[in-house]
Amino acid sequence: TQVAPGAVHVPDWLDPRHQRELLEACRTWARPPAGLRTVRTPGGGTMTARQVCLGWHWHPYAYARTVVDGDGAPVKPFPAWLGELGRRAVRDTLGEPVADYDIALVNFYDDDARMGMHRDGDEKSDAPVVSLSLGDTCVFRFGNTETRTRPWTDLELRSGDLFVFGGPSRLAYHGVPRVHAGTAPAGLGLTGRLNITLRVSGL
Ligand code: MD5
Ligand code: FE
Repeated sequence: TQVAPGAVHVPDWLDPRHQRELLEACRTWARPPAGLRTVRTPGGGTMTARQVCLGWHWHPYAYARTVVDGDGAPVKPFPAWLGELGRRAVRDTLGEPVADYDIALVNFYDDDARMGMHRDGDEKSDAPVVSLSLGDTCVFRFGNTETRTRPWTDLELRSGDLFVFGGPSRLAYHGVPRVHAGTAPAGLGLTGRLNITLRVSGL
């Protein structure tokens, strides 16, 4: 489903087996060194979704090669298979010739976690962002490119869903106002929600 120019939502893109495999990979990446961390913003805030990065380490508001706001370890490598998954996602949705994905940001949401309205502007490439969701259903708020306020569209993202943000939607404001606890598929074995975004650094 096209939600806006360049923004395409594909429910159930990952079948249950691929969801389990991706979850297993995320659990491995979450382990130290360079594992899951709590992100602190310069204003003194704390992000409620915890995060692990692959390929390049994101910290507010730049990329680095080491976990400069955590244990200082080198960022974990970005695996080739994940890049292929990203290219397939773009091919299936936008049908564009695609770039080489080299960053993954994995966000772990518990029941109370949220993500406020923001734009993803720290990549030096305008290649589409590929988003994959696992576990609990969330409300995803897709806004506009001008302001962090209305108009916006609220959608539900469920386990296995793909969302690709390209073209004019690449720099739209967006957020996750809530997670619906206990809605993950029974067979997955995940409490909470996981989101994997694949990006091109342009670095
Ligand atoms: C999430 N993550 O569900 C979301 C999915 C983040 C983040 O927002 O920055 O880690 S990515 C959603 C996204 C990316 C790029 C553009 C747009 C949405 N958009 O135009 O709406 O944890
Ligand atoms: Fe974002």
